Amino acid sequence: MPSATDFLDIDSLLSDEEKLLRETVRKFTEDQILPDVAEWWEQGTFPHELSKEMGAMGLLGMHLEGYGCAGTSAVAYGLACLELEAGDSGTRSFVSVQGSLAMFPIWKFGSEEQKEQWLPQMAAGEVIGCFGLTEPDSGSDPASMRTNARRDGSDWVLNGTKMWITNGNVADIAVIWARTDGGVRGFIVPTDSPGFKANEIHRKASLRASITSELVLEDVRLPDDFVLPGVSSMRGPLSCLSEARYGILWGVMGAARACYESALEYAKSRQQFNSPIAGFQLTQQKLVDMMVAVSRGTLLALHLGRLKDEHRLSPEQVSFGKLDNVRNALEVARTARSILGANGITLEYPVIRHMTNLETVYTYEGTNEIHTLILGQAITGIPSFHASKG
Ligand code: TGC
Ligand code: FAD
Repeated sequence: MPSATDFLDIDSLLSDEEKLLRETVRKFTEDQILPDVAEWWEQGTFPHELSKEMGAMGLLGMHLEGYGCAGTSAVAYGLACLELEAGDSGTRSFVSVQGSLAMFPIWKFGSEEQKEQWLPQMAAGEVIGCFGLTEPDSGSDPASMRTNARRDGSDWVLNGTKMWITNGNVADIAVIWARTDGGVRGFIVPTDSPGFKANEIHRKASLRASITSELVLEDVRLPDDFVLPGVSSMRGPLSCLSEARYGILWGVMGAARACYESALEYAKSRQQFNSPIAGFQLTQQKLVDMMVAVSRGTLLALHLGRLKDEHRLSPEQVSFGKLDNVRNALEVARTARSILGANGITLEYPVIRHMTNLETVYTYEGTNEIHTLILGQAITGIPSFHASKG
């Protein structure tokens, strides 16, 4: 009989090394995240001191080669994201931002000196990074950004505001994308630079175990060696997004699995009308739908991961995974919430926390609509991001 938690025997598609890594990260989540995460979530905080432990485990920039990074396969990185997000989307976000959004641009577009200066410390979790692309008036359309950098002698001077920036208040450096006379450039901005300010965003009802900030840059002056030399167009930030979206398409299956397993266990023990609620056909339909969604999404993630390891994964295929896995994970979480009844609304169970977190994941890294339009363009050849003027 297939197992209720790995119905398709997806385990058999993983190597021993991949399974070992997954078990290590799962244990980290069980020991270091799950006991306290509801408390962090309630208090709206994330203990960023965990970064050193994550660094020691090789989780930060783990799919990058060299400079103190673990250099694992894309599938191994994905499995780590899944296990971290089975704890909380905020934990996976911390790792995504550090590895895929702050370290990746330095690794991909930085000078040798920049890589040697920053990457080993970031891989060790001693330096925390954040990624500033979104602005108050530029969300889905980041190319409309207003943040700008102008030359002043051999220096750069940056002005602008970035919004919704994960880790902004705990970061030591911010990778800031800004408009220049020569196109969009990325800057490594130490957060103690004069003129740089991070304001924490409070009263979030989602992704609460994660720090989110507004970044204000007022005449922040940087020497020339703080600009990333390797890119001067939107390709820079957008290629970082592809890396982070890849982690998300795996990660959300962790959140979905946690919701499904919680609902399955609850349904087998909760009695109403003198029988376990798992015995009602309507509940079984929900459980089966969740199990099928989690199995299918995990298989999709693994397929995309194998393509990535063969250097054959396109940004549009990443959009496919982000679109479908996030919307399915959200649906699984909502269904699980209903099975838990009133208990489903408390933080005593992980479900409502995952459910509300997934509302953020549905929006960040390209909304559900934006990924739909990316796929629409891919299959028709016709872009439809701009409203018709007709
Ligand atoms: P477009 O003209 O389409 O492209 C400009 C250049 O970029 C290239 N490109 C990509 N490269 C790699 N990966 C991708 N996903 C790429 N998408 C585009 C493209 O080939 C072109 O290259 P070149 O060399 O020809 O110049 O650019 P556009 O400005 O028209 O953008 C289109 C659109 C709407 C798809 C894009 O703006 C988009 O994806 N918008 C969504 C914005 C978004 O996802 N923001 C996320 C902010 S970061 C975040 O949310 C972090 S959450 C952190 C956490 O996990 O906690
Ligand atoms: P908008 O772009 O204003 O969109 C609003 C609605 O309009 C959405 O439903 C959208 O899909 C829809 N819409 C927009 N354009 C179209 C269109 N052409 N066709 C159809 N529908 C459309 N950003 C960073 O740079 N770095 C970070 O670290 C970061 N972390 C984040 C953490 C959190 C907790 C959150 C909530 C966001 C974070 N973001 C970050 C920002 C995130 O990427 C943006 O919120 C996201 O890109 C959407 O932008 P917006 O919120 O401005 O929505």
